[in-house]
Amino acid sequence: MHYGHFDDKAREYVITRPDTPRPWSNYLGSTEYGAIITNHAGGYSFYKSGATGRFLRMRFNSVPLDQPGRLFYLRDQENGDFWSTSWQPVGKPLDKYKSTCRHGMGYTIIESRYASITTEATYFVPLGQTFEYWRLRVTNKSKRERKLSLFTYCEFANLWSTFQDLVNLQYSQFITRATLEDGILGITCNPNFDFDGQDLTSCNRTWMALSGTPLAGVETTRERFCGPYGGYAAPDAVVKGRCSNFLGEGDNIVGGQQADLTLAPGETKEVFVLLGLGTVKSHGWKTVAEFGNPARCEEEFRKLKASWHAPLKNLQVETPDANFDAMINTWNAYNALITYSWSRSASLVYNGERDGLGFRDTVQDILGATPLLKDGVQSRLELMLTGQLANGGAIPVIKPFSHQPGKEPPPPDHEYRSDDCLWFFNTIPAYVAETGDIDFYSKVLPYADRGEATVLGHLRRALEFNLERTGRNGLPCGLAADWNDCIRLGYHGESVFVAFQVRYGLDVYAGIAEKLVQPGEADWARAELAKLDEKIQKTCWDGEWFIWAIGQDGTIYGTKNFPEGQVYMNTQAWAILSGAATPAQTKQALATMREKLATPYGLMLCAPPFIKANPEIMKATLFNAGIKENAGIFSHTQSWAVMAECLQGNGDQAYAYYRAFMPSAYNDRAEIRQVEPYVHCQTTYSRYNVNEGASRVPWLSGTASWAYYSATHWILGIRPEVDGLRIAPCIPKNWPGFKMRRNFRGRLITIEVQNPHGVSSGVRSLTLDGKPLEGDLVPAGRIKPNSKIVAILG
Ligand code: IFM
Repeated sequence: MHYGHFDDKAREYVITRPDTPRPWSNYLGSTEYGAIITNHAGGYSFYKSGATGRFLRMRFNSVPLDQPGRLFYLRDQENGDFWSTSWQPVGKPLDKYKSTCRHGMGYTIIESRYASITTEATYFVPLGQTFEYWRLRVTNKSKRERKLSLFTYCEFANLWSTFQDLVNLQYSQFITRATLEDGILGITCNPNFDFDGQDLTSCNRTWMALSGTPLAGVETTRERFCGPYGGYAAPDAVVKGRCSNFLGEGDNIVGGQQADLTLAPGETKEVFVLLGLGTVKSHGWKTVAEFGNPARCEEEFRKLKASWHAPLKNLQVETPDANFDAMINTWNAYNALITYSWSRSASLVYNGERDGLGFRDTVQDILGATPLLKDGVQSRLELMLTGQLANGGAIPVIKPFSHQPGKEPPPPDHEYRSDDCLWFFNTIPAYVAETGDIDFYSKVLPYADRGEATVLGHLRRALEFNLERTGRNGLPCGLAADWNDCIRLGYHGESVFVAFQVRYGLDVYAGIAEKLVQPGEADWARAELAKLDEKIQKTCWDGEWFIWAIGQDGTIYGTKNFPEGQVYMNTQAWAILSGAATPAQTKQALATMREKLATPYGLMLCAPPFIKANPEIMKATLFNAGIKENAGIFSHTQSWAVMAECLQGNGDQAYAYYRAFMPSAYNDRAEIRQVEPYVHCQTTYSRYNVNEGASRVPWLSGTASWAYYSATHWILGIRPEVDGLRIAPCIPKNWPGFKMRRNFRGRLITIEVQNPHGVSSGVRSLTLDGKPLEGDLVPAGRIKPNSKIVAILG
């Protein structure tokens, strides 16, 4: 069953059936002014922080999952019938009510048709501004004049704090006030405090205006707008068709505004809600005067779209799989950029409780943004490098607005994660390869707590951190957690995953040191790598797969002798990605993954699930079987299996794994996956759960970044390296080829891969602008603007 389709040209996902299995969401705004919206106009807004900058309320995990939001109601003043311009919350019968929602990049347009009235509501936050637009066009499609009343509705979160607003009612309900100042609503918390509106941080002041039509009335408290029992489906003010003009002092302040519209047959009227930060005096009047007109709104909308579409032009593909193209060209790229911006802080699932940038997540998120963004990636990398401590470990969460390198206190010893800084070995070389800026390794940056080092020095400390903390088998300690938040091996327990990450890091480090002509450093890394390999081979192979971990008490996890969590996906994939696995082990580990972990919806993180294991050690036991870390299909990790298969040239298998978790592949059976078919999710229920196939936690997870990277750099195999562009596809054998248009160091070029012999990998011949090249690396210095690379596989 499908609920919509991809409009690739417009870069929109178009929901044509509004009764989606769950509300399907989108992002508006920027990291200054953030906003979430759904196909039912549900959602919320916040300034910088979803937790402490929340000013527009959405009640999390309610029924439905996304209300209230930014609502428009229409009432036919002749017969009293009323509806909302999004299907919910009024929910008119779908044989009479038609709705389309177009989620685009940074905007959402919701159209409706009911009772011969059509509407088009466009929601967006103009670039660089601290207000949002809701533009509504209402058209009379009937043959007679229509008298309608329009009502706007949203709820303001008290104190700009999601927690205070929803929980501390004995306080937060008594500090609110609504004012009406020259036709603009002012919404205030702590009204007796003066606020001049210059500093927006936690100013607790918002304003809301209706423009393009006279204001017929206001209803400023939820208690009056909805009535005690009316709710959002049949709010009192709309049922009655009038507002009381009561200005609230206390309780829940809302943005209820009324306009009366008389529409001739065929006539369209356009009205605007502008809602933003600051006081009416400091921001409201000025903003409405400047932006509250159709021409300016349209201009801002055009600028916003152009700004979002620009980075996508840096990488576009044309393959035989339209679903894949829709993801790579628009949605996966957009998803990666949103995740890069918001980390894990704000969505319909995250409500701000994860404020700040989780270290490991953020470093991985950079990987997906690197090919797309030409600005800002380096400063984000530097922010994270300055979150590393002088001992090589990391502060688990970086607060970007208050982070002070050189002055941050180190966390207590028991809070260190074992993997945090090891992700630099994926992200930093990818950034240097993308930009060619090898000097970045020599840039001196402070540590979070004290001292400084070059970027190369930071990398070495990262490795030393783990090499200095080893358990009884000489493998790196698991510490508070590795990538898997759910294992507590005991501080001195050993993480095999981290062992592979360290091995990968040592190998990468040696390569960088060689490039920088620092043979001593390269020798150090190679010697450490050889020692580590010996320990890995001695301890980590279980005969048919690699073990998972070794607890502080010596218990080995992930072996055939252990009934729960017997096979762990990450250690199989990373044994291969790191180069630790021998060819025979690689073959066997891949076979084990296929046999024991692969399902039609993706590979399970482990199997069988934990039921009896001690939750003090295997916290996965806390979860139902078949979800998240407990034998769920963890989307983040799927790409590692894809890449492991690509490394062996298994294009068919790699692509089968990729499609199993690719959201767009589920567009025509969206009822299975349930969440948005245009974005990645954190996890999918596996066969160990009654919800098999259903996905959860859309948008914000490490999946977006890795899925984008594994598709573009491994399946399509177009990989920047310091010296040039590697052309190493690993595609399904039945693909006749593909094209990529890519920005390589400021030059837009085309790469065409032809597959006349029906293979997966191996470049038989390569030309650059018609001239043959040896091997599969196109030298950077020879690539010009508009260069064309043609690779023939075979
Ligand atoms: O790696 C973590 C991530 O940091 C947060 N979500 C869960 C992942 C696996 O435990």
